[in-house]
Amino acid sequence: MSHETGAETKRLIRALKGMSVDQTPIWLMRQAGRYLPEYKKTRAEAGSFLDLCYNPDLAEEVTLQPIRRYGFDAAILFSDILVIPDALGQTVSFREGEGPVLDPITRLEQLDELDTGSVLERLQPVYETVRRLKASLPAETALIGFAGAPWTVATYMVGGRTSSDQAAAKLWAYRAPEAFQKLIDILTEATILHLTAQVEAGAEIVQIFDTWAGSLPEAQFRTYSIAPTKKIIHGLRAKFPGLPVIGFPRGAGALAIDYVRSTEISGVSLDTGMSPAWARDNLQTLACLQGNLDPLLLVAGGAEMREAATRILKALSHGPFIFNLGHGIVPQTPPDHVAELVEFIRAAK
Ligand code: 1CP
Repeated sequence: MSHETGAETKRLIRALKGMSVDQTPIWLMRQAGRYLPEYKKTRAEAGSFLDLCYNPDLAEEVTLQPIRRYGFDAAILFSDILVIPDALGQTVSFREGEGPVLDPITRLEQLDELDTGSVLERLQPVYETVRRLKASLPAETALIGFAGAPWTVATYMVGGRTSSDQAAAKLWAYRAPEAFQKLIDILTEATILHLTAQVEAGAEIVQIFDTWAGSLPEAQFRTYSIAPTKKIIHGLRAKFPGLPVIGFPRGAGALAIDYVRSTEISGVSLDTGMSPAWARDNLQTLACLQGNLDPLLLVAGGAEMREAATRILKALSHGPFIFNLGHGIVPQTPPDHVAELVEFIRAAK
């Protein structure tokens, strides 16, 4: 592999493999989306949000929009973590201003109704989008595929919507751990299939979003976040040895050390609250770090944003590092501030 020869030219892949880079690579979580006027236009053309995810022409277009504007080092496939429950046959919709709405799954018997055999077939349009992106992206731009981690996807499947405390999923896990584990296992298998198909279609890196990892106590974090993530990575690497995988165990705090060690993940995306100095001292010898500018500093912009970016670069750019946010871009972000941030990171030495 390029790891040995040093022939790899994409900055993001080099950083994830612990190789030297000429500049700090940068991309931003949720870099396509409602803060861009051109996204809103395409989104309106598509009909529903899922129609956009399953339309390879339009999904390719919105993936490329932030690349054209800002020249990020990576494009992330335009899709959503909730295409998995949709492909499993659960009713999923996205309502304006309300976020995702699912018919909640609350009983063991409902798990038997999930259609685990058709995931790949139903998600073919997503893999077609990946194939098109692979062909149309600039040579220097890495292509990231992604999925939600089983725990995070389960919180939506069980709760039926975004929740601030993930109470429905946690209570099911505490009251009926065997039934809940069955859901986690179904999601783990579906996620391996889904990410494998993305890599086969041309994704060079995959990111696993565990947005709600931080709500789990230590024992459950090990069972529902670390263990399935480890299984997914082993499943992928059995087929694609050395595949770079980035994890986003948001809110994991010091448990990020065990997360990285156990899963053997290549990169860890730091959330906004994580201390860069702590991460440097405790994580950077184990994995490439990614992060972690507060998305609201990108809304504020100006000197405050640049100073925060400088502090992050100072702490982290001496080891393997990818500049990013501590969570996704928010819709009220001025596009000019994104341009300003990219210019600033490009100019930094
Ligand atoms: O109408 C719209 O345009 C809906 C907004 C939107 C967008 C742009 C949703 C609904 N999903 C997405 C795309 C998306 N989601 C991407 C594609 C790449 C990109 O935008 O550049 C990715 C990687 C995601 C991942 C995702 N979806 C996560 C994990 C990351 C994170 O931000 O924590 C989660 C939790 C979701 C669920 C989801 N999808 C959409 C919404 C509004 C939500 C809920 C978020 C929440 O519960 O807070």
